[in-house]
Amino acid sequence: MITLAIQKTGRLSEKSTKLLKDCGIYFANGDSSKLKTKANNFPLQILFLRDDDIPECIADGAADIGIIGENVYLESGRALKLVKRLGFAGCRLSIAVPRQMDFESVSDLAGKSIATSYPRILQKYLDRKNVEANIHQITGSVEVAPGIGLADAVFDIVSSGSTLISNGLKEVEKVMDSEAVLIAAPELDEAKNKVIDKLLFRIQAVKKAASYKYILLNAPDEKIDDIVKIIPGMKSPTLIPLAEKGWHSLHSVIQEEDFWENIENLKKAGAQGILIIPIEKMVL
Ligand code: PRT
Ligand code: ZN
Repeated sequence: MITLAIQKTGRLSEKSTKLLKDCGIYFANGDSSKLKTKANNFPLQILFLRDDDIPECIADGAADIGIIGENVYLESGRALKLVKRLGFAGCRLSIAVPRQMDFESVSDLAGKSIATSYPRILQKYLDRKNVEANIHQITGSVEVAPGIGLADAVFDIVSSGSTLISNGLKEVEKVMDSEAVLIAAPELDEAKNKVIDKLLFRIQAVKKAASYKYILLNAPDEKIDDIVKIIPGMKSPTLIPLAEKGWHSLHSVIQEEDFWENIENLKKAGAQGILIIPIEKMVL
């Protein structure tokens, strides 16, 4: 049995739960006051915590693995392993200054004060850039700090950028990108590592599936060779004869990102009745 810590409520909680369900791991989480639950069909116990508490919880052995933002992982400074990037809750951590401030480079921040909830990440960045600034650690509503005279600049999470704009700030320096990550204790016994490998295998299959689509189309027999060149699939496309002579239905997979370009090429090559279907799991 391994113990996984996930965020109780917040931006990561729903997607973390969904990821487990997509991996075929089922558990009761209807009661939001619950702190702990066990999966019905996988050797996994789940702890529901505040994201900031997860690194410590793994470091002291109360949990073996966890799902948190890369920002929280790096800020914790704990010696934990980053096992897998999970591709959700994407954001960036940036420095922002009041809109009217002239800003050429990060050295303009020398001697200035910067408000943040991520002092460790910011300090490392400033050290790398040889800039000495005063870091004000505050939790929550960092973006209001310059407006109330608490700091000259902020270092915070940015997603769409609208929070910064509505507080009269401009993003001037991206320090890092972040996404949800699976982290683990540095040393775990063999039995636990086996369960983690099993979980990782499933996560891989779910993630792979998400980046591919299943494609079906009809084509006259003489066009099949050209179409196969465009969508060669995993090994080779499946061909099924249609009831109408001289035609086949061709089934294959394509990468989500090549999707529109492929559709155009397929139509040009003579494909008709193209269907694109999501794939649930994919094992190569
Ligand atoms: O209660 P708990 O401590 O568990 O949760 P929390 O409030 O600390 O974290 P939560 O749920 O807000 O975020 C969890 C994680 O989601 C973060 O650590 C990031 O890794 C990731 N994430 C992704 C974000 C955002 N996007 C995001 N937009 N975290 C916060 N924001 C906030 C940001 O702080 C700012 O106030 O959204 C605002 C910026 O958004 P835009 O779109 O206006 O730029
Ligand atoms: Zn938090």
